Formats: sequence, structure tokens, C-alpha cells
Amino acid sequence: FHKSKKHSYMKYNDWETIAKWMSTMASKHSDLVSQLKIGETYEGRPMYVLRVGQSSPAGPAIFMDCGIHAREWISPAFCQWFVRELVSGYSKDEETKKLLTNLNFYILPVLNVDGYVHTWTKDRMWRKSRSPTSDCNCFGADLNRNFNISWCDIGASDEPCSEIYCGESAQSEIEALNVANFILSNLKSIKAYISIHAYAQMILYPYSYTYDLAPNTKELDEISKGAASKLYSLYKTEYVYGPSASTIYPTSGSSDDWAYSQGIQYSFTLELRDTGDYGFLLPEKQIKSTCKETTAAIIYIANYVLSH
Ligand code: ING
Ligand code: ZN
Repeated sequence: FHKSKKHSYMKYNDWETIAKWMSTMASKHSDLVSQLKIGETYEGRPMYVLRVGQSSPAGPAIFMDCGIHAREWISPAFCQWFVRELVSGYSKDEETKKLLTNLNFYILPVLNVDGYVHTWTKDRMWRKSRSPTSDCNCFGADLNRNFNISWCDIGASDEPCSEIYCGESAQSEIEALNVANFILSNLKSIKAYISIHAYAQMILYPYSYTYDLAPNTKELDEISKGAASKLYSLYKTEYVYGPSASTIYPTSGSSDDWAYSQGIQYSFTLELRDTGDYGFLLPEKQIKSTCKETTAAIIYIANYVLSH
């Protein structure tokens, strides 16, 4: 027997608290929120997506994941904040109501659950998943190098001990595979893919695996510009935006490139605060402002997607 901690939007919550919060949201707001299990992690923990919206499951949807990298704690905090924002906005804000009437959000608050638990219990700076590798001393693959797109080519490593280890094969990691399968089974409805990371203050769009420009680069750049300007309007937090390869660094096997390769034209990765002062250890004092400004950016993207 142990008591689980109290959930707070202004604090970093451990996995058990987040899991409990998810089922509470789904039961308290059953008209708007449902909890879907998309599979289990390597260590056997459930992976849950919250579906938020009024429209039938076949309607247009936006998929967003948080916590693909374990130590980026502000990312799961944002997904939780955003779900609350949608739920509370539905009854008091016309824009949110319109969004939720016409589209669904599929929100995965913690993608890399095993890694996240590891950062709470053993190593705050853990990034990867927790599966065993061919090297008995090293665990885990970088889930953002494990997707089936130009797998283990540029900006990834085939060394199991590397922080950017691509894994044994494309989608060898059950967490990446579960996400890919969920997206594929809802491919007709998913219009946008958004992956939330930290830190760097950037809005990135494909490609990561090549310096070539994606076919709709102009449009992705316009959307990013609009989103960055909405974000800036709250607390003057400056974001840069552009194609991943040239704006941050080239990488292969990333989730946004994979989603894009499946025909999801609006594919983004956000790197939240900060630019390195605190890095992954962003103080809880900054959760509220970070989540508020990020919400403005995501709502901007959602409105764009809905009207196109
Ligand atoms: N940064 C990302 C990483 O996976 C990234 C950068 C974004 C790569 C989009 C590819 C695509 O390395 C962090 N902070 O994890
Ligand atoms: Zn990351």
C-alpha cells in the first residue's frame, strides 16, 4: 500500500499521478474526454491517449505526443495543461468550443513511460527507452531515432550506449511501434502531428533526415511564423522556426518525418523553454507561463488545420 501524490498542473507529476489524472479526466468529463489504451511499454506499463473532442471518431483530428524523451519534464506537464485548457475552454470560450465541436485531439501525455519513471527514480537525465540492448551494460534506444524513416542514417548511432542509439531495427521499440500503429489506424482522420520536446525554443517541421525542403515548406513556414508570433505575444518568449535539419540538426528516424511520410502534411516538433539556463531542469515556477504560451501556439496551429 502506498498513497499516490496529489496532481497539480503547476508541478511536475510522477507517472502514477499522471495515470490517475488521466482516468479522472475521462470519467469526470466523459462527454468530451475518453481514454484509449494504445499498448504497453517494454516494462509493461500502459500507454494511454486521451481523445478530447465532440466530433465523431471519424472527423478530423490532431495527434500530439509529449514525453518521447524522458528527461524533458516540461513536455508531459504541457500535455496535461493543454487537456485542462481544452476541457475548461469548452464551456467558457467560443474558440475552444468551435475547435472541439469540429475536431478531435489525440493527446499522448507520456510516450516514453518507462524512461519517465526512470528519471523520477534513478537518473534525472535519462533520455531513451528502457529496453535491453546487445550491450548488457546499456539500455534503451532513442525513440526519436527509431521510427521507420531513413532509419539509422544521419544523426543517429548504431552504438547501444549512445544517447542517440537508433535501436535494433526500425520501430524495434514497442513504444514507437505502438504510436506508429495508432497513427496508422487513424490515418484518415489525423490531419496534423505535433511532438513536444524541450529545450531550445523552436518550432520545427520536416525534413530532419535531409536538407532537401519538404513540398509544402512555404505553408509550414507560414504556420510556424504565426504560431511563434502568438506564443511571443504572451511573455515575449522568442522562438525560432524552420526545417529541423538546418534549424537544429539533421537526424533520421524521427517521429515528425515519419508522420509526414505517411501523408500527414502538418507535422511539427516544438522545443519548449528554455535555451539552456536551466535546460531540462526548468523550474516549476515556469510551468504556468510556458504552458500558457505554448497553448497559444498549438491553438493557432489547430485553427489553421481546421480551416484548411
Ligand atoms: N531534440 C530533438 C531530438 O530528437 C529533433 C530534435 C526535432 C530531431 C525534430 C528531429 C526532429 O534530438 C531534443 N531536445 O530531443
Ligand atoms: Zn527531446
